[in-house]
Amino acid sequence: MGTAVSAEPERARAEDFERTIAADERIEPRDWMPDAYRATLIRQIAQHAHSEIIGMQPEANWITRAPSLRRKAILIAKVQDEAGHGLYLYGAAETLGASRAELLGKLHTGRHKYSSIFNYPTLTWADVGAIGWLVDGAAITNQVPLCRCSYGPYARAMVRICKEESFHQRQGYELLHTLARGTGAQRAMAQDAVDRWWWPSLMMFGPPDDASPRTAQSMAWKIKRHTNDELRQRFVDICVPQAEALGLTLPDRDLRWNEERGHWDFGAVDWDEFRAVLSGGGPCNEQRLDQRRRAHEEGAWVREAAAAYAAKHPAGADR
Ligand code: BYC
Repeated sequence: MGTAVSAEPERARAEDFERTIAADERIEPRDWMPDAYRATLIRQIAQHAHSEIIGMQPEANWITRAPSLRRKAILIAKVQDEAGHGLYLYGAAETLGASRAELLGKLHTGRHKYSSIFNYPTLTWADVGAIGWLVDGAAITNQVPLCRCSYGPYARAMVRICKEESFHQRQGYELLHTLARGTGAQRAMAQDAVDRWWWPSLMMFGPPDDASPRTAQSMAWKIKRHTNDELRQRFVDICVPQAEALGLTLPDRDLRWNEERGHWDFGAVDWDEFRAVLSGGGPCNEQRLDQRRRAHEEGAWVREAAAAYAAKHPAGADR
């Protein structure tokens, strides 16, 4: 069929897409969408999924050394939740026509990114608390607006993920609260963890707005609802009173309430460090990817067994 013949329905479909976005309604997998919208979503959702499964590693590091049965059970449940988040998100990417094997291949060969935050080490037990409070706190701040993302399956996955992230954030806060009221050594350990995780948490929101190539288009498509800097500011405003309640200090001498703006001013993020981590030079990049590739290879027999089972029992055959 010549392009002249197909141009008309194509234009009508594009108008329909624009109308749906303008009306704040959802785009669903069956709907027509521009190729670039599809590609942007696959990129963001896949990188989000990769972050969830790589994000299991720093915390899993402490499962065998959790200080009590209660703490161990909570931590195991949290790490399992993250595996679940990865699965919902890979599922959402599949509704756009991506294959999970291909997305994982891109992660394993370094062609896809995952969140910079997971390239930092978990040196003490207090890091589990700092990750819950700050990393999951930053994740919620970023992800609650994604529940209103224009792509239906991603938005719906985010609703459930955000509920679970809220529990994760509270457990981290409660853990730090306990340490902050413990012995001098426990307090010092909590403060040291906050000192190390604060700035990398601010980097989770992405580059500053004037250096964020994706934001304008993603906002126009209502994939993103706020800019990176807006969400970073919201996070700082939430954390300052929480740090005070914990009795811990945030490692930023420039933190000051700005009456005029109605927000906390904060110091300069080290964007050189951010860029270095993104290009593979963070403290744990190599270790995280090696571990991920190893887990994938060691899980090959499970994938083969699942495929063999599916071939023997076609969907619905035993119902
Ligand atoms: N780390 O133009 P920009 C979790 C990339 S999981 C790495 O601002 P965009 C959790 C960005 O992808 C947390 N890469 O892009 C899990 C883009 O890459 P391309 C993950 C980053 O997409 C377990 C390039 O830089 N959350 O919370 O408009 C346990 C240019 O940036 C980072 C999500 O993925 C970074 N920090 O905005 C506990 C949420 N920042 O173009 C917790 C969903 C930027 O080369 N994603 N990049 O492919 C988003 O909301 C957006 O993608 C971002 C970036 C705000 C992250």
